[in-house]
Formats: sequence, structure tokens, C-alpha cells
Amino acid sequence: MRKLALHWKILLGMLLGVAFGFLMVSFSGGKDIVEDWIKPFGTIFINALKLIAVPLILGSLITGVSDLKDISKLSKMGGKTVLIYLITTVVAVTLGLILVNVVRPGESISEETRTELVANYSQSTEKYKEEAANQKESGPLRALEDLVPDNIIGASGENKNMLQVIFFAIFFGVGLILLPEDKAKPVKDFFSSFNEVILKMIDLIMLAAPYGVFALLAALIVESPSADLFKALGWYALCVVSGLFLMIVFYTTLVMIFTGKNPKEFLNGISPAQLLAFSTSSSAATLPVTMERVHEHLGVDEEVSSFVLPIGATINMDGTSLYQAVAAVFIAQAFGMDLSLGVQLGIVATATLASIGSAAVPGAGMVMLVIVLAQAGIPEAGLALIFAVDRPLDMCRTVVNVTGDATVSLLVAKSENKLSEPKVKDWDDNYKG
Ligand code: DAS
Repeated sequence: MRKLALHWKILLGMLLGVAFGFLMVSFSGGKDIVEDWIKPFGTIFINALKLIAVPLILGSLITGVSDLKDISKLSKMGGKTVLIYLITTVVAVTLGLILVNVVRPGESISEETRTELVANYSQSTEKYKEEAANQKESGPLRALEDLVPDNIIGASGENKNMLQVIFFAIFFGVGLILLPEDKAKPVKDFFSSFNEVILKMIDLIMLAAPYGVFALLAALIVESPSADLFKALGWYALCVVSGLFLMIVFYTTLVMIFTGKNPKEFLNGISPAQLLAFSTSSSAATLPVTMERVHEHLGVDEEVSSFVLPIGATINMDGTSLYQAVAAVFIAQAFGMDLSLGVQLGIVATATLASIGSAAVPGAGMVMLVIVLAQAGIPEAGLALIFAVDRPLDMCRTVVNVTGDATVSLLVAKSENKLSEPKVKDWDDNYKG
């Protein structure tokens, strides 16, 4: 077991967690046992990862930015990063629209199914309503306004304010660049060593990964809605998952063309982060591992990974944008609406913006879906149609979100000549001896 590479250990943990979950639902009281005695370990594991996310971003971003000799490099890398992020998101949304218009999963929903599910809308998706409501109230520049925290402790307290921590870290790094070298050096050395400590802490947290994902998957199985998936929901889920799979193929192709890394190398390098994204449905919780894998196992210089990945985890969610496009058209189809090309092109824009605004936490994509529905004039009540299968799809789309971030960090690193041979070819090299 010890020699097994980390991703196989995580996969084993996931499979055993699913099996155990199904075992526990097969007899009465089993669900309570999982909820009371297993699920807490999954929560502890996710909390540990989220705990490390903010110090990691602070340490690595400050180190990364202050290593840039001048601010023009920062803006050049920033511009390149955001542009590539936007391109991959628009590709994802377009792919989603093509699939949902070809497969047309919503057209097989029967009248009574729709009526029954929509009637349940109020209680089943209540928590999405108020979050969606204040999303809609916020003005067009809300996201920009939220970028600047009024206090760094508060910002770092809320994982979804990751952008505020990023803003502070970049701001601090710029201040360091402007300091004379003799004054900046002690501070840079501190943050560089601070970073090494954080990366070691991540390694230690990851030793618990197989056990953490076991608990998470077991809890997911016992909690998953017993509602049998309607045929249409099955086709809808298939639409989303096949689109997400094609996005992974797209990323792997980009990496192969622009960096020369073969698919096995790339996917082997990123797979522990993908498995974690799948288990936690949270890009924020996965970020520490994504950064460690991209830097140590895919050879991206820290100057790039520490800049591109935290930003990507918050604003680049290709999986989410694809899901939002498919879900919006699926709901329209289910309500017998025929969306014009103009409305669907509008969905490209709103799903791109909605995915940028989605927080890197479980279920965020569904909250922001309300904006896409509102813009296209699609009934919000349609959320009830897709609520039952949202969590499993959230797990899948978070894998794509994380993989997209890793892909862009490789492309940016290559373009900045900051891509080298990985330090660690395989997870266990860290622990030899
Ligand atoms: N779970 C979100 C993430 O962490 C994505 C989503 O909800 O769509 O990336």
C-alpha cells in the first residue's frame, strides 16, 4: 500500500467510500452511522485543505510577484493569463451549447414530471433562492468592488473572498518590488521559507487524502437524493459529462501542442488534484494540491503557478460555464421553449460571466445559473428539474475547472520560459527514505 502512488490511494479511498456508502444505505440506521461517525472525517479533511489555502496563496503569490524583476512582467503575465482563461471558457460554453442542442435532453420530460418537480422547487432549493436573489441585486461592478477587502483578516476568513486575498498578496508583492533590494531581501527570504513550510504541510495533509475522500464519498452516497433519475435527467447528465470529458481532451491536446508534454505525463501529474476536486467539489479546497502538483510534478515555475492558479481557482471555471450552458438550454427545452440563436449567444456571454463570478465552493455554479436563466428569460423554477443531480455534476465540473487552471498555468509558463523538468516525477519520490 505504501508504494502505491498517491492518486491510486485516493482512487481506492473513493471506491471503498462509495461501496461502504451503498452498504450502509442497505440497512436501517446505516445512514446515521455514516453521518455521525464517518462524515466528520471528510469535513476535517476539507477544512484542513481550506485552512492551508490562504497562507499558501499569500506566501506563494508574494514570493512569485516579488521575484518578478519589474511590474511590466506582472501585467504582461496577468494579461496573458486572463486572455487564455477567457478563451477556454468561451470554448467550454460553445461546446456545451452544441451538445445540448444536438442531444436535446429536455424534450423528453413529461408534463406531470415537470409539474411535480417544479412544485417541489420551493423547499428543495430554498438555499439557492436567497443567494441567487442577492446575486441578482448586485450591480454590474459588484465583482470589482468586492476585489478590495476592507480588512485582510476578514478577507482571509472567507474562502470565497479568495480574490481579495489575491489582491492583497499582489499589492504586497508590488510593494516589495519597489523596495531597495537590501530592504526587500529579508522579507522575500521569509516568505520563500514560509512557502516551503506550507508545501510540507500540504504533503502531510495529503497523506490523509485517501481516508478523507473515503469519508466524503460514503457521506455523499448516503445523502444522495433517492429520486430515480428521470430518463431526461439521465440524458442531461450525459450531455454535461460528455462535454466535460471533451474539455479534458481539449486541455490535454493544448498541453501536448504547446508544451510537448504527453497526455500520460500531464494527467499523471494533475490526477491527485483532479481526484480531490471530484471528491470535494471545491476548487478552493483543491487549490493547495493543484499548486503543489503543477509546481513540483509538472515543472511550472513558482513565479507562474503562484500567480495563475489562485486567480484561475476563482475566475476560471470552464466546467461550470459548460454546465450552465447545458442546464439553461435543458430547462428551456423542458419548458417547451425554443431559444433563438441570439438568446443562445447571449448565454455564451452570461455563462462566461456567471462562471467568473462563481465561488470556488460546492454548488456555486448552480447559484450563478440563476443569472444565466434570468438573462435568457428561462423560468428559475427549472432549477428544481436539475437539483437532484447537481452534486454529482458539480464533482465532475470541478475536475474540469481545476484541469483548466493547470493547463493555462502550463501554457503561460511555457510562453514565459518558466517551464522546466518536474522536480518530482512521482508522488512517492517525496517520501523515499
Ligand atoms: N464547485 C465549484 C468549484 O469549486 C464549481 C461549481 O459549483 O460549478 O469549482
